[in-house]
Amino acid sequence: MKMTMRFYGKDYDSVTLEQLRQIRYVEGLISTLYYKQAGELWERDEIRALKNDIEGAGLELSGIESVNIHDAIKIGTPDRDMYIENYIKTLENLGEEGIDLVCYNFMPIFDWTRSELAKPRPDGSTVLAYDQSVVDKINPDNLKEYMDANSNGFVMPGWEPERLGKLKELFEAYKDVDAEKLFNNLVYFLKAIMPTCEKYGIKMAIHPDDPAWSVFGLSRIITCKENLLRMLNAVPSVYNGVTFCMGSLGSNPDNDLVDLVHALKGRIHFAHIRNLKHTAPGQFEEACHLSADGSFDLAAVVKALHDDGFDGVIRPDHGRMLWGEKAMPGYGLYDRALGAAYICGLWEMVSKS
Ligand SMILES: [Mn+2]
Repeated sequence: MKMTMRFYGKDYDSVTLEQLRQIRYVEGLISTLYYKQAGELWERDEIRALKNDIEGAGLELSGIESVNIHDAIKIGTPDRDMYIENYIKTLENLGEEGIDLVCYNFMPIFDWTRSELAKPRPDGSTVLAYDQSVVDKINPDNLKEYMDANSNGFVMPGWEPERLGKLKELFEAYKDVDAEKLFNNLVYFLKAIMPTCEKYGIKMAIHPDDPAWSVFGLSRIITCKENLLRMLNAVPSVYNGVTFCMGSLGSNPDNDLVDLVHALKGRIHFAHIRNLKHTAPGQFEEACHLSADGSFDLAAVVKALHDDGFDGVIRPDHGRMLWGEKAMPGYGLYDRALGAAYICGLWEMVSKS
């Protein structure tokens, strides 16, 4: 496995390349062109500039998270083919620059959703939290303002203001997109891009929906073993794969994470390792990576990945906000660096036993 950290680019991230380079456990970074809107073409020189920044700091660009999918593709409107063409050109440009891993998600309108971005813990650190009963009371029109007011001044991934300024239109456009239609639109997209992925050796790794159930009445399909396997079987190329995000899949306590690792064997290209604590049905708060701090057995998941011969990219996922750090919620330096060290320790132990 290769340990990495997520990096939003030097103009957007509060964590610097110099800091990331000193996390000895990390070999590469997962990054993105954060300023790109979904559907926009990524030019080769832009990709090369990102690579140069990262390589200049002695690290490698290990993959992209994310190349976002335009709503036309998810909704299946007549102009989707134009957006798929753009996506294919972006993949070609990434392939020409030697990038072989692309994470993306297929959630309608909203990316990952939380009801609280800085929930205090007894030790003074803060975490992201989710409470379905709170979310049920939020008018989605106000959610954008809520996120803006609570994200420490950073633009949250998937919550780009340009797009969320048009929420009413978006909800209207999605009103007939049920789970079956969304699934078919995903398969249509994957079939169209697979020849390019195969040509360049680009592994597509869909990120599960977070939380792993429908929110605001919008369909969500990448939520459980049955749906993941259906998606993998519909497009059986090995380049059609999965980001195994523990926190997203584990948001639903019915998902058995170790069983899922084995069920998805050979198709997991990217792993997001983190922990969270279930506090009540439909309610969870994020935790430190240590198994004892949350509801997940990280050692068992790391062992399952190791035993299945996983040789993809791993990164720690959302961390607590520690030591007064001001950063994008979930993406501070300190707790993710501690997470990387912990996961590497687990990996070394399973490798040697
Ligand atoms: Mn994730």
